Amino acid sequence: MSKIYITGHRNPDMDSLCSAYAYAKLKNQIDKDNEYIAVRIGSLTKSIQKFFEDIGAEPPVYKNHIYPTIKDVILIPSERIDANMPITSLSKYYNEENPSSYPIYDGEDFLGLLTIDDIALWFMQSIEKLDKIGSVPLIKDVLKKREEKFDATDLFEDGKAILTKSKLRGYPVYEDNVYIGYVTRRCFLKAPRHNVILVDHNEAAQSIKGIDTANIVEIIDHHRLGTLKTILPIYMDIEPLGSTCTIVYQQYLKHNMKPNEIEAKVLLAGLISDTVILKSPTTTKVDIETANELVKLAKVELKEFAEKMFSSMGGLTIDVAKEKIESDFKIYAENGISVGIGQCEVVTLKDLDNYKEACLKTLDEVRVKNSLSWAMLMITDVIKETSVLLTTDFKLNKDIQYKKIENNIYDMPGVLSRKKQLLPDILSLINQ
Ligand SMILES: [Mn+2]
Repeated sequence: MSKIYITGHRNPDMDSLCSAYAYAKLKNQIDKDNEYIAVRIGSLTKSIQKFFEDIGAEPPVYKNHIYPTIKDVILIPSERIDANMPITSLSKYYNEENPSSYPIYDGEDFLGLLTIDDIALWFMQSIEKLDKIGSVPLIKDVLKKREEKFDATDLFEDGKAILTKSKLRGYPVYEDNVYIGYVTRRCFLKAPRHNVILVDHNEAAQSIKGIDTANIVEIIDHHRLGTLKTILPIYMDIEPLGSTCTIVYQQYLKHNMKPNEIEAKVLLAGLISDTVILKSPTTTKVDIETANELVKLAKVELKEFAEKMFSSMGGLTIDVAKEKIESDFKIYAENGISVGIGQCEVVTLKDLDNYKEACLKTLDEVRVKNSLSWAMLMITDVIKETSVLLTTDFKLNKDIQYKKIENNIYDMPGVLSRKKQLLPDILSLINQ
């Protein structure tokens, strides 16, 4: 049984989180041979966390990276070797597996790793002294106290580099300061690869750190194709639909499965979030049909569910401005210009004056932090179906086609989609 991680993109939005959640639920039902784990590669905003809590679903767990770690190659012997046994009792283990290191215990307590070199040295020194070896020593008389150790979370490549240079053949491995096993040089001959399914993205730059060391086993997405290479042929379901959650629901149908009430709520949330309650131009007939089905399965009323979800996430204040900008920020680089575009939804733009200065300031901080040329935030009023655009100072501001309200702020009536409406406009400005 192997673990397969399912992750959305960096700075995960509702669609990424919800599609990872639901797809893991589906896969765990249709494939009992593997364990599917929904993960997220960015922080959860408090409002999204509360949303998951309210509907009784556990949000995807945070995962920092997908590089192989020491824990992936750890050796855990089935038998414990006690320090109070004679050294000769090790011959049994040596004959069997030829290990270069032996974890030694005193009762329940791990004492240290005894290496084959320690044993050889002891015997050679005994002979050198022209002593007779005399009585057979106990393991504890030969065992050396050493500081060297690995943590289970240390990266495979780091461990390999250290052990290749070390004169020791093996290191003990600790997790939360408790000994859990050991590794020897032999463990590092081949790097293990983790398995991962990408949802709601397909580009390495938007994916989990270390994606190049992992096996991508599936991609479920609704974005343009970026560049990603795989070792083996993989399953892909990429469709130009309004949300990845829509595609995940279609996957349920393909497997003759039905989302339960909670899963339906989660899928519906991702769908209406990405399509701005089915009003965004990215919305397709399939999205509308899917939403209708999910509403029934979730036992909710669409308008009520949507308004509750958006208002719990909306209500932009100075306090949440930064959280909003950082939680959904996409970076595009073309023609030597890198631009970051954030998007957030609100239920009213009436209080824009209260937070616009704070947003502009935060935008510029985020721009500097990410070494970008230009940063912008699209704030969408999901009830009135309109947006405003806030931008940092940049030479191309003067070419923006939207109506300028004041410096760095533009009116975008009817614009709801970052991907289909704003992004093409910005990319054509950059490429002009
Ligand atoms: Mn999406």
